[in-house]
Amino acid sequence: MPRDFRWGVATSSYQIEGAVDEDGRTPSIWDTFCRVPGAVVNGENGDIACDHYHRMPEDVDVIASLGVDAYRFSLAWPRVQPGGTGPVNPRGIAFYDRLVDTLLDRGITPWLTLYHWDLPQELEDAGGWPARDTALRFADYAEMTFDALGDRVKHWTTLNEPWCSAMLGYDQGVHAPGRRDFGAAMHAVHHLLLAHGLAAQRLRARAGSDIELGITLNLAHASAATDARADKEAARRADGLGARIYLDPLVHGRYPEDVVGALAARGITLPVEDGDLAAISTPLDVLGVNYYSSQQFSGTTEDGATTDENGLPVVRTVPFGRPVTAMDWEMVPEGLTKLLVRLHEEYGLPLVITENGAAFDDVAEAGGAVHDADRTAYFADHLRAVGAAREAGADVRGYFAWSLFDNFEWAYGYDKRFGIVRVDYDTQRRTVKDSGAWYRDTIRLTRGA
Ligand code: IFM
Repeated sequence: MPRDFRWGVATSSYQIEGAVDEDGRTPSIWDTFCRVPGAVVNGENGDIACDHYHRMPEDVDVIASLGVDAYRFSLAWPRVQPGGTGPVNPRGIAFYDRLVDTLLDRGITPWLTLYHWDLPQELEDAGGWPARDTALRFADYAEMTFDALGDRVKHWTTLNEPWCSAMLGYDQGVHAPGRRDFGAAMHAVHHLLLAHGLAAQRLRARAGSDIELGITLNLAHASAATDARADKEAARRADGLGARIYLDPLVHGRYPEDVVGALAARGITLPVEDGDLAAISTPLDVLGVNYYSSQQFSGTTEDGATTDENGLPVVRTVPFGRPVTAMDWEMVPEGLTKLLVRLHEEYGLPLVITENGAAFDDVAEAGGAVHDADRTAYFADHLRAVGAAREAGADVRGYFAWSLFDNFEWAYGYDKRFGIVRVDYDTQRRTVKDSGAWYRDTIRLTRGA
C-alpha cells in the first residue's frame, strides 16, 4: 500500500458503549430487541458491552498504540437526540465531543458514522424505517450532530449497512426490530436511502467540500455456481437485492429496472416521491465497503426445482467448500478483489474498506494473550486482495479492521469475537492479540518505518 493509504480500526456504539440509560440516553430498538426471549444468544444485551462509555480515554490509548491513522465509530442516536425528535441532548453529545477531542489530541482522525442500527425506539413505534417520516427525522439528527462536531470531524458516513437494517431487521426478523415482512423491508430500503440522501444534502449545504462524505454498504461478489442460465439469473437476482438496489440510486439516481420489475411481480412498489432520487444521488466523496465473504448461487433447488414453495424463483447459495470463520462464513479473499474492481468499473467512486475481519474461537492465556494466527492470516489474505484490486486500477484509499475490540455481535451476543484486541468481559481488561500486533507492524512497514 502507498504511504498515504489510510489505516484504521472500527467499532459501533451499541456494540461497545454500554451505559444505555446514562446521561439522558433513551432506549433504541436494540435495547428492546435484546429483551425478546430467544432473540439474542444467551439472552445477552449491550447494557455494559465493553463499558467504553466509562473507559473512553484508556480505549483511545489502545487505539493509539496500534499506530492507526483513523478510528471509525458510530453515534447512538438516542444518546444524541433522545426519542429521535426534539433538541440535542447536551450530556449525550458531550461524550462524542470528548471522544473527538481525545482522538485529535492523539493524532487520530475521527471517522464518524451517524447510524449503525440504534434507532430510537419511539421512531420504531411510529413506524420505523418502513415509514417515510423516519428519513426526515434522520436528516434533522444528522444536521444537529454536524452542528456539534462538524468543526472537527471531516469524515462523515451517513449509514452503516442499510441492507442489514432493512433485510435482517424487517424481512428476516433476526435483528431489531425483529419484523418479518418483505414488503415493509423494501419500504425500509427506500427510506434508509432517502435518509442518507436528505442528510447528505444538509451536510453538503453546511460544509460544501470541506468534508469527506460517504455511506457504507456491506457487499460481496455474487457469482453463478455454474454456467447454466438459471444460475446466472440467480446470481443477478442476488446482486440486485444485495448491491444494485443501493448502488444504482446512490450513484446513478435510479433503481435497477430488473429489481423494480421483480418487486412489481410480487405486488411491491418502492415508495418513491418526486425529488427522492435527486436527494439519494447527492454526489459522494467515498463509498465505504464492508467485506467479509462472497457467495455463489444456483437457480435450482437440490432436486432441480426452479421455484420455491411461494412460487418465487430459487436463489440458492452453493458453498465453495472453503474454510469458514466462527460465523460459518466462507473465506473468499479473491471475492474482495473482484468486488472492488467491479465497483470501480461500474460506479467509479473512491473506495475505502470500512470493515473487514473475522471471528474465530480464540483461546486466551491466563494473562489474556491470544495467539490468533487464523485471524492474522485472514487479514493478510484480504489485504493482499486489496492490493491486487489497486493494481487492477481500483481506487482503494483505506482499510479499517473490524473490529478494534471483541464486542456485542448482535444476535450472537458475546459468543463471537472479532477483535484484534481481546476484551475480558469479567474484568474489562483489554489485551492486544497477536493479530493486533501484526496489524500495527504491517502499518509501520507500509510507512517505511
Ligand atoms: O459486527 C458487525 C458490524 O456491526 C457490522 N458489520 C458486520 C460485523 C460482523 O458481523
